[in-house]
Amino acid sequence: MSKTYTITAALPYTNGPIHIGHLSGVYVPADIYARYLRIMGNDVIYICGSDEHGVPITIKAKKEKKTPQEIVDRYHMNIKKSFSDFGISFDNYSRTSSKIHHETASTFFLKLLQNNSFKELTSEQFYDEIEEQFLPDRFLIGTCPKCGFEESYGDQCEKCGTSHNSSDLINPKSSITGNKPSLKSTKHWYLKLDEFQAFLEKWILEDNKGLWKSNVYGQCKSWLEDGLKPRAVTRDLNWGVPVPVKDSDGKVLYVWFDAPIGYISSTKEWANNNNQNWEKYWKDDKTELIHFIGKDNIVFHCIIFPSMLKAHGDFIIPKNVPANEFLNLEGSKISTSKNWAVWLPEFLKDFPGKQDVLRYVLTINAPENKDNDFTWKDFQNRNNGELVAILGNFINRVVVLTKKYYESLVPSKNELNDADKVVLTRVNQSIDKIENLLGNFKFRDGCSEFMNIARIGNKYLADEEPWKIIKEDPERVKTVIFISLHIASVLAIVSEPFIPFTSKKIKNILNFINDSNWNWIGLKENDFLITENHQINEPELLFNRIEDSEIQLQIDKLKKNN
Ligand code: B3M
Ligand code: ZN
Repeated sequence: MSKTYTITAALPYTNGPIHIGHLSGVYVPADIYARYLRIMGNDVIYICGSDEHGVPITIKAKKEKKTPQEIVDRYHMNIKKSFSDFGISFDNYSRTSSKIHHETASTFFLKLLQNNSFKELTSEQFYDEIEEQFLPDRFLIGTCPKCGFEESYGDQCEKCGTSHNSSDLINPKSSITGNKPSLKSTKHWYLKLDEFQAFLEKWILEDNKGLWKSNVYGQCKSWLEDGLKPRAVTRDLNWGVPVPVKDSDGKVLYVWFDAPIGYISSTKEWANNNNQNWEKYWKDDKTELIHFIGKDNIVFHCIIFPSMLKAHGDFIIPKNVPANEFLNLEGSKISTSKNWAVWLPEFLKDFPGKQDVLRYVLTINAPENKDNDFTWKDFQNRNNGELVAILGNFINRVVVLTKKYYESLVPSKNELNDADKVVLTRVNQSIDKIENLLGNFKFRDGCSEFMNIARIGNKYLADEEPWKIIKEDPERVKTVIFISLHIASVLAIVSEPFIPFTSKKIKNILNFINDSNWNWIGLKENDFLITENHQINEPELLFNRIEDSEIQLQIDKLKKNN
């Protein structure tokens, strides 16, 4: 039965290109999930956009003596294009500097103001006398009150993920001048987060216990045990969504207040462009809202944004927030500032046509429950040892044998023997396992299960050795090739969420027709999709080997940067 899903992926800050840490943590798992749900016949929107406000953008603009708008304009298109070239199948990729977002965020703020969800407080805030500006968020660094990390920001600590008020920071200093800041009085609007403590404890710690991933549940539990405090949702900055209240010049919405609303404004933009009703995806209790994020965004997506949605009163709250941990690179933390990263645009240039190799490696090694490491050697080994040697080899052997023995026409199958029946049962069990795994956000295991189907195919061919019995038992060979082509058609379909470019190539080789049955649901409802005398196309290599020299180039490039 078809359901409605709103899938969101964290809005990337528009101050640099996308790298493999973003992809493995957020965008590839979300894309697998969105593709799978669409294939299964659900009504799915997959929503994202550029996060263009916030201090990181203004810091970069200051550094480069540019305006924040110039910075976001440079990276917004770069990010949007690289996602598209990599096969990330967003239904809409918007941007928070857009008019529709400013309107949506302002209206949302005013609704909360009207609902008495804020307290207006005038307090002493950190101020840099030399720069003559307040020091919100990343303009302030100091020691994290929770974990002692000495480079925590004024609003959040990247090390332990906690989010705090700048007044909680120990030994604060200006990240612009390094000076000890003075204090200056200013007014801000504080979300009464403490009023949602009881709701969040029931919703997260009771209702979602066992349903949310343990890494997410654990961080929320620890945060709730500390007790929620009112959180400032406005800032003394001139870049962002202006506070829509009179006498608030020079004040904007806190980036973490406006950015999640960016999911809603991006949905509205999509609906306007596609003549759809956006409210079905944000206000209907039957819709499942799923946020894909990295672990440093858990508190904003599990505590703060759900409280905002509840305070507003018209919106659904997330069904699940399957946050991933972090991906490291060659044993070290990925760092934009140290250029210790594999940037997506560079990868697409250095490895044209190999999007699926990276998708596969980032999925099979995803940091789903603990931080994990990407190495170029592993990238090469997975490509050569699995994609080429297992999947590509199986498809190629079956198609070459079909061409050689039957001029690329699918042969008739005879009586199935026990070995055939065992293979078919194992393939069907694998399909069921993949469905269960993807439905529970276990993409690593789902990916290795799809590769197991290719392993089953290779073993079946090796056991049956049709090339040895073609003369004395041609009727048996017909059945073996028929079963093998069936397994190839299964791979064409179940590989699509993971490696969509390759899935399309296999469908082309097998000359998939626009038959309504030739899909995942058709696989479940029919014994075979492939039919006798169906004409398949010429063999085509799906993957080619990656040589040591190509990998060494990448490792040298990394080392040169450091
Ligand atoms: N821009 C990305 C980050 O913290 C942040 C996500 C916003 S999602 C609404 O890396
Ligand atoms: Zn910390």
